[in-house]
Amino acid sequence: HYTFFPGQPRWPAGTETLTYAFDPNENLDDSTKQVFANAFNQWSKVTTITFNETTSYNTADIKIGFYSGDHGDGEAFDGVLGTLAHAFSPTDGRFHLDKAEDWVVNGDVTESSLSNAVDLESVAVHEIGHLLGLGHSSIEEAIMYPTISSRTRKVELEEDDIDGIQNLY
Ligand code: TQI
Ligand code: ZN
Ligand code: ZN
Repeated sequence: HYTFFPGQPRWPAGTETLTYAFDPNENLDDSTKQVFANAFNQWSKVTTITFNETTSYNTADIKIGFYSGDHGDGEAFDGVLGTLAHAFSPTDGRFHLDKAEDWVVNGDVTESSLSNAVDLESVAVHEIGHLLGLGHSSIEEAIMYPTISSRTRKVELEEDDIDGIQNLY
């Protein structure tokens, strides 16, 4: 079953649009940006919230970046595997990914020759759940379940994820 963060933090009632921006210090290609757009779309399909990319990094609601090791927020990344990414609860908006991972952007992670390949969209859908206020779920099929097998793609929201987000918003 789904959970929320302690105190049930959420984006304010009446929030129709949340903006997101990529750290301007990096140059992500369009296919990487499209993966995030697809991941946000999974959640906008089942809520009344729309996600729009903005180039105004400083004022964006959600700030996305790839970092390695200690990147200044007290939650250092650990190299290949282990922690893949983290996102903070509402309304912080920080969404960080570990640069050290072998992220799969295009192509089929289940067919990857790299045993440590990680599907970017699967992780993004999970982290956006956290950004919106969902904690972890006890249901193994749910996007918000706390573990994912390697070389697995899981991007479709499960009924439990939908129930959780619709209960919060
Ligand atoms: N990152 C953890 C996660 O997102 C970080 C974390 C632990 C966390 N507890 C939290 C974030 C509570 C917010 C609230 O769960 S992770 C998966 C999964 C990770 C794990 O790198 O371990 C995914 C990131 F579920 F598959 F194991 C993405 Cl999809
Ligand atoms: Zn961080
Ligand atoms: Zn999680």
